[in-house]
Amino acid sequence: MKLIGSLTSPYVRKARVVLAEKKIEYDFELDSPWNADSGVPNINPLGKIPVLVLDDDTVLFDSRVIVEYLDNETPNNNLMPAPNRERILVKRWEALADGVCDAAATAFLEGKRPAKLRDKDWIERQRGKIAQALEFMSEELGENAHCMGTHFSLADAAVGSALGYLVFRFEDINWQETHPNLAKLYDKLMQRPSFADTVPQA
Ligand code: GSF
Repeated sequence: MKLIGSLTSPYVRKARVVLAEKKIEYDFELDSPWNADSGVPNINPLGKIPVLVLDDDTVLFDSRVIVEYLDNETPNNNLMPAPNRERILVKRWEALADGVCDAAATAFLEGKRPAKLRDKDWIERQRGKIAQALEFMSEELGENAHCMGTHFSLADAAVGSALGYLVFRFEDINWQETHPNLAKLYDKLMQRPSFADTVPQA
């Protein structure tokens, strides 16, 4: 199977973390949808990365669909618990983490527009979402070793990818100081090869 993505995308990182944790072999094809000659729109009508192309040429997107497919593809290292209530809480963690990525990517892109076109209120609205989401994450995590308690799950893959994106793109958001339990979680996740091998690079 082939994963199409970039070295900066937190959604792509989430997929790469899951592939590594599940020990699934794959080809990684770099292709940023922002490039004029990108091939991404030809396989994903939404023009976004990540895209997973299976061996029978089936195309999967978005990252939530991709990681759910991967987790169910092999019996080892399950990242999503079976009981409905636990499973849905993992998916809520993922929705929260992806929502941080959505707000951060939106604020980042708006910040790249020419100063006179930049909508400061729109950026502030996104940064507010990030701040509120970090507060919620920190409350939910408490002093647990992992998002869902004692074991690594998809929730950690998603939250770690989102926190890593803030480190990469928003060094002025000092979440490590305001939420030391999140910093402790991220430091622990960074000791896993799946995270250490996928740190965002410009
Ligand atoms: C979001 C992917 C996304 O926005 C998912 O896979 O979970 N819900 C989707 N990817 C960005 C790259 S980055 O910001 O990570 C993307 O492909 N943007 C191109 C565009 O045209 O929006």
